[in-house]
Amino acid sequence: MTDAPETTMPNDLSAFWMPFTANRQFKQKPRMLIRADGMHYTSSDNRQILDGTAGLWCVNAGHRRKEITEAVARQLDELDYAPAFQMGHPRIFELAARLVNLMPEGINHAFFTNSGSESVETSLKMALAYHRARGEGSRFRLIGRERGYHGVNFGGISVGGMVANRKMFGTLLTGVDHIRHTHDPERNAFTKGQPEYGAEFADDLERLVALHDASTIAAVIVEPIAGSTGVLIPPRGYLQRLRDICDRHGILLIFDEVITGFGRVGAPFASELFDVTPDIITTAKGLTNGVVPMGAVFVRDHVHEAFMQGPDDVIDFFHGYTYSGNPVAAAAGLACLDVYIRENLFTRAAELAGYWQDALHGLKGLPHVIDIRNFGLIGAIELEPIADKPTKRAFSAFLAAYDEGLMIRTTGDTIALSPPLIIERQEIDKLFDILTGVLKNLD
Ligand code: PXG
Repeated sequence: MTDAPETTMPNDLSAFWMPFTANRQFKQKPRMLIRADGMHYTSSDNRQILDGTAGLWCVNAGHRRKEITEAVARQLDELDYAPAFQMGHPRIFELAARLVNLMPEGINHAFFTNSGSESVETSLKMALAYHRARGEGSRFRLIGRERGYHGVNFGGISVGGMVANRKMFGTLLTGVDHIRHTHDPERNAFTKGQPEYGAEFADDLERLVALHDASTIAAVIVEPIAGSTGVLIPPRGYLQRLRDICDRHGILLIFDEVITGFGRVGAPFASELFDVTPDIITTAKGLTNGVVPMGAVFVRDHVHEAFMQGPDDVIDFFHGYTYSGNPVAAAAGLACLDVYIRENLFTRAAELAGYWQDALHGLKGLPHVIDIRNFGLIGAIELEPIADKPTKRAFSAFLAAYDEGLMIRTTGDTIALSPPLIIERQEIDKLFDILTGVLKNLD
C-alpha cells in the first residue's frame, strides 16, 4: 500500500444530505477530506490541512493513532457485537471501571450511549426517574441555560439555548426553563482565562426556584464551558455557586462535559479542574478519540443507589440503546485511555495553556476582532458581524482558512479553536500565522 490518496472526488454529491451544513454551498465547492495523520488532514486536492478543531472537538489524541486503530481491528476479529441488554462482555466492564477511576470522588458508575446527544437524553431521564424513585415525583422540571448546547435530540434542544436549533421544532419538552447565560462582554471582553465578573449570574437559578418552587425542579444542566455557542468560560466562582444553590434546594446538577472531558481543559474533566462535583456528568467525543461513536454518563453513588431499590430480578432503569457499550467502541475507548495516560495528554492542555493564550490574544487589534476568550486548549475569536448578515464574516474566515490549509470552526460570528492535545508549539505558531493572514484580509 502506498501513502498516496486513492480516493478523489465522488461523482454524485446529491444523495447525501449533510448534517449542520450549507449543503448547496458545499456541493458547489466541496471540501473533501481523504486522509488524516497526527495533526493534519489531507484534502482531495492533496493539500495538508492543519486540524485546529480536533475534528469536531473529539480527536484529542490526534489522528489515526495506531494503538487505537489496531485495538479496534483486534476487537472486530474477536467479538464484533454482543447484545447490550441482559448480557455483557468483559471490555465494557473494564472500560467503565477505568473511567470512573478518573472521575471525582463519589462518582463510581457509568452508563454507555453512542453520542453526546444520547448522553444528554440519558442524563435528563435519569434525573426524572431518580426523583420519582425517591418518592419526589413532583420534581419534573428540567432547567437549562440560555446559549447552552446539549445536542440535537428533543430533550437536549429543550434544555438547550441555541435559538436556531430550537425554533423550527415545535413545542419541545414541556416543563423546561432556562437560567441566563454568562456572557458579559461589557465587563469581561478580552479576559485571559476565567472572567472576573459574573459569579452572580448563578443566582438566576434562585429566581426560577422562587417562580416554580424547588419541589417541582428535578435538575439543572449546564456545560462547564459552553462550546458551541461561541466558547463561554465560566466566571470565577460561578459553578460553585450553582452547586450551592442546587444543594440548598435538592436539585440535581448535571455537567455536560461532552467537549470539556478527556483533557481539553488541562485535567481529565472540567469538574476536577474547577473543583465542583456535579451529580451527573455527560460525555462522548474524546472518549474514543472520535474513532468509534460512543458516549458515557457518569453518576454519583446516591443517584445510582436510588435505582437499586426494587427486586433484584426487575430491570432497574428502563433505558438503553442497542449499541450501549458496543465491544468495538469499548476497545477503542480502552486503547484511547492508554494513549491519553501514556502521553500525559490529560494535563498537556494545562502545560500549553500559557503559550496558547499568548498566541491567541496576539490577534487582538486585528480587523473586526471584538473579543477573545480562552481556557486550556480552547480558544474563541469573536468578530463583529456584518450589518444584516450575521454569521457571514466568520463563515468567510472559515472558507479562507481552509484554502490556506487550516481547519477552524465557526458558530455565529465566533471562530472556535480546539486542536488535538498533541499539538506542538510550532504548530500553534503556524495556526495563528495562518489565522492572522486570514483575518487581515477579511471584508
Ligand atoms: N453536549 C455538548 C456540550 C456538545 O458540545 C453534544 C452535547 C452533542 O454531542 P453529539 O455527539 O450528539 O454531537 C455536544 C456536541 C462545534 C460542535 O463546532 C460541537 C458539537 C458537535 C458538533 C460541532 O461547536 N458538540
